[in-house]
Amino acid sequence: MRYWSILFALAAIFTVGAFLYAPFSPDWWLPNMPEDPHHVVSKFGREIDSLYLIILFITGITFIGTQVVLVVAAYRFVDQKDAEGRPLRQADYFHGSQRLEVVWTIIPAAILVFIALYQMGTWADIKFRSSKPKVPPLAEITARQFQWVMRYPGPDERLNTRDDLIVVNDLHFVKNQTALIYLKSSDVLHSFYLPQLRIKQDAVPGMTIPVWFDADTAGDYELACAELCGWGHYKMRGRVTVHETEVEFQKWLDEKLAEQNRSQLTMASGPQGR
Ligand SMILES: [Cu+2]
Repeated sequence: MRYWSILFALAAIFTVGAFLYAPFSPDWWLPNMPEDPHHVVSKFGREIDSLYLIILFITGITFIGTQVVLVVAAYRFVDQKDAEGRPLRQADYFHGSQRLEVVWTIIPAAILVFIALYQMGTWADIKFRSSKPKVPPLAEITARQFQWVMRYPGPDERLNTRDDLIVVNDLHFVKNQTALIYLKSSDVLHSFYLPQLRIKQDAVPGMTIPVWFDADTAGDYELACAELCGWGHYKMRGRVTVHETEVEFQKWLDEKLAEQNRSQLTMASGPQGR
């Protein structure tokens, strides 16, 4: 039955086609803006994309190699019988090959060590506490089922004081400025995910985790929860606004603070406005 080798060959041709197509059309498989296929708006993002492409290249070559061997072997060593129904070929029984096993253990191990060392610098920049930027925090973000509660420092520029601004699902920061946030969770595991910035960090109950990122293009992006955190996980989505200038950001902050003060006054004066 050579059908099987043909089926494997078709599956392999399709997947190899997809693999060759992917690097030239990243919007097809990475979260980018549709109008700009290579759209990624942060320095970290570009580094992560290039690591991703290197790994895709290594796994792609390996995949093509193993598929070719599989299809050729399935085609060549197909079970054939003569006119009397006896097998044309006798099966060989042998106890493996130590040399081959050593080779196919050492090569992947070497590739893994290479990837581990090669990505170290990027990982350190994004995640090591020693790389934490020395800037005042932009906000404290607390994840809860099912929203992101964001606390920005008020006019006193300090967090966790009475003049803080508290908003929901609304992340604002300034272009080309490193944003430092403190991430918390008040119930279960969530994951703070900025797809266009390629930033992802779990929010862990009981922990305060610093996360830093920047964006080099002003615009509106997306914040998503990337950890299945309950029935409402799908709606745990926030807006991200990267402002062109500090002034623009301050204007937004002041407007929101004024709004918050107004609603607090209304609350304090009672439900009937007494
Ligand atoms: Cu969540």
